[in-house]
Amino acid sequence: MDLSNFSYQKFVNFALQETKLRTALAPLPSHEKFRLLRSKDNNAVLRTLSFCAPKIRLVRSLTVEGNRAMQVLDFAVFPEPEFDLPIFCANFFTNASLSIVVLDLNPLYDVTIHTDYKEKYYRKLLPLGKKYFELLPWGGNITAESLRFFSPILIWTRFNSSQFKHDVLYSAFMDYFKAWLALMDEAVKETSACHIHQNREAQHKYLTWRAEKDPGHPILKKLVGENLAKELVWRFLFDGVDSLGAKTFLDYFPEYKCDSGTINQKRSVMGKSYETRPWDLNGEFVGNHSG
Ligand code: BLA
Repeated sequence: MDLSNFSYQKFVNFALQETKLRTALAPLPSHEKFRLLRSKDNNAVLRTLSFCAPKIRLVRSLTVEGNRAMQVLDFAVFPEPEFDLPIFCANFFTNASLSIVVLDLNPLYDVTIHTDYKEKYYRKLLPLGKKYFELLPWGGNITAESLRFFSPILIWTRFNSSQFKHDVLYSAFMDYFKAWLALMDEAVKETSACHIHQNREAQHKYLTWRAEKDPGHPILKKLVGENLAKELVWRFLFDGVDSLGAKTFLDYFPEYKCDSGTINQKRSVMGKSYETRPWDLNGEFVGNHSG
């Protein structure tokens, strides 16, 4: 597919316009330095946007526009800790031949354990997922550790880049984002200090996972260098990883501890797993982790 006319910018524009219809977005000046970055080889431009709003701690986007070579979107919405809302997550990587897609309302609590949380948010959303599971089929083995951050309506897919598939993806993105906004509209502020603390810690665990192990990091490093990539990841993409909690990656994920006490650099210690979709159409978990 010729990527010269293709951009994920319209996804971001749609999401921000929809959000503005419902709430007031305030820009975050602390992210100003990340607004426009150029790759070291001058072949790609990285753009970011970020805002907060009532109920929304952070809505932020990163696009990488590498002309014909690569187009990337990392778009996420993180709720205030007073809300146990899912985290909106759209991570799309596209080059001329291949697209790698994760689109989900990431649960704040592992839905294989917290079935009440699954019922609360995903029961009603299953028909929406079903609409896309055939056109955007399961993409094969994933890092097994990631599963706890995914929901029964996860769209995880890989396809040969084509205009048709990207039109389907745009449609799915719009539907999923509108579904997230509807959840936000209905969300009632938590008042129990204990629940707020749990929400904050669950979000911090999520941020800690992604700041350490997100599959996009190697490409960001290649584009802008190790130091700037690290800053982009820690202070922008997963902003809050330094402020929402004091626990470390190894506190949350002790299985990554090496004998020397450092973090295992492998992305996965369990290995890749889940060759097929590990939820059935009723959202029941049917996966079994094998190696
Ligand atoms: C691959 N990205 C993947 C895969 C997943 C994700 C599940 C498949 C491989 C794997 O499971 O490790 C995404 N994983 C996630 C997300 C969560 C998670 C969203 O745990 C959330 C909890 N992807 C990006 C960006 C780039 C990118 C910004 O988001 C590039 C700048 C690239 N993702 C990318 C590439 C691959 C990939 C190149 C394939 C290479 C690989 O598998 O390591």
